[in-house]
Amino acid sequence: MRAQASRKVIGRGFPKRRLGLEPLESRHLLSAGSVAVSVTAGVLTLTGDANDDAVQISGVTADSGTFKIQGLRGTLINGVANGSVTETGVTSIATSGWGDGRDFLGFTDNNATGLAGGLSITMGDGNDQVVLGKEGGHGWRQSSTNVTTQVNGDVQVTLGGGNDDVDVKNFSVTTTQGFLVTMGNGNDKFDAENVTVSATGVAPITGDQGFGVQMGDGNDHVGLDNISVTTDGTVSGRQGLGFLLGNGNNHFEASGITVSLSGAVAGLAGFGVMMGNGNNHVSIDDANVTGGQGFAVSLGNGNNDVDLDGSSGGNGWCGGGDNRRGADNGINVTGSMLVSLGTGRDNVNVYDTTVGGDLNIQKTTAGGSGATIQLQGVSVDGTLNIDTSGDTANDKVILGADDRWERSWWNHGNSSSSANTFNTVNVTMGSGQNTLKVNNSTITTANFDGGTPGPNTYVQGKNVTITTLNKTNFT
Ligand SMILES: [Ca+2]
Ligand SMILES: [Ca+2]
Ligand SMILES: [Ca+2]
Repeated sequence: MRAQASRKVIGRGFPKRRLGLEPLESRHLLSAGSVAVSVTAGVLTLTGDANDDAVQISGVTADSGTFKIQGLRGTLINGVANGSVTETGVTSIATSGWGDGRDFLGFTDNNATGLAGGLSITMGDGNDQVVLGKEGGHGWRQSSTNVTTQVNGDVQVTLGGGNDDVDVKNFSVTTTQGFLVTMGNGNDKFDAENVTVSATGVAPITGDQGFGVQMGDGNDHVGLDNISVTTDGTVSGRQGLGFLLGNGNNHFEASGITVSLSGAVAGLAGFGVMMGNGNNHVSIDDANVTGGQGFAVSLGNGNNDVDLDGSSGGNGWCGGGDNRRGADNGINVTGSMLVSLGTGRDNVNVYDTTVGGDLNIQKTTAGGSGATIQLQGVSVDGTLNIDTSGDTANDKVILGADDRWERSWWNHGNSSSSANTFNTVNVTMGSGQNTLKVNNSTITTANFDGGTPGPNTYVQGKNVTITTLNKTNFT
């Protein structure tokens, strides 16, 4: 069998130099797993092995405790290849011993009440895939059965190393602690669309609460669309919506994010996107964060692009067909907001954003290859701090629309929203020849320091009101 597969691969024209790798890959491709299915005290346990386990779990419409378990890709279910069993009286679901291999687990439920308890999925190394929830609700795909897959317990997905892929659609979790996804090193992918996590544990919660995704090192990709997280409780760890990506060139895109936080939380609470070193791209549109510390994007060294409610948003012709996207609500944070950058060359755009606390944009690590930071339509109740003091190259800070960046109808449309409103603004720039431009901004107190040695350039354009201007190290 292995030799056959190898010939097939060769036949597809793979370069000869890869031949040495083929037996290993072929073995993985052909090693169908074996999964034993059992239900004990309501816990549906799927016991797999080190081979490629592939199973689809489907809840039936009529009974919230009945699930069909279908083997895929030759996977043996209780000894039958591609077999299936239907289990009743199921209150929670867990995998056991799936180990390595290229594993797959799909989970959907047609019952509106949903799974009574939690869902726990653990896989080891290997390129694994988990698909939770199902497509539906759009046009011809709209199904007469329940579109949302409901789980009434904690959801935990742990996938080890490898290039893992998690896809969550039309999925709702109502529980005490939340939905936690952990992927190890490897080039991982996480996509979520129409996902609601309501974690309101009354008892003290040990660990984190909310919706958290960790992806290890590698070139990881995150896509989020219409995500709502509500958390409340006494929590020993962190709370809210959090993404922790390690080193690598990561890509993070999010649209339609709502995070509501309350309770007594020991750690950070809010919406956090944290990445290690690498060339990262972060794009977030339409986000509301209520309560907690607020919203933070923290990136390591590398050339990073951070686009917060920027031109890639859904407004205009490219956002048609979706009411929520059509109304661009910007980014609204009742707490504070942080954008933290390491060395490298960085671009930061913050558009249409209101911040109840402070807005800190900082690039203070020694070194760096320059930064361009632009704010339009931003209102900060606290203090705006832009600190590029660590960067030794030429930095550019633009408050208000620069002529070249003036919004046009296909971009954001509403030109009246492009004005900034700030109380105290502190801009502290590092060495290099820096530029600070101010347009369309109302500022109570401006403390602008261009840094040394310069020479640095200050340009005050149209529609600017600054009550008190303290300007140093500008020509
Ligand atoms: Ca396995
Ligand atoms: Ca894996
Ligand atoms: Ca990874």
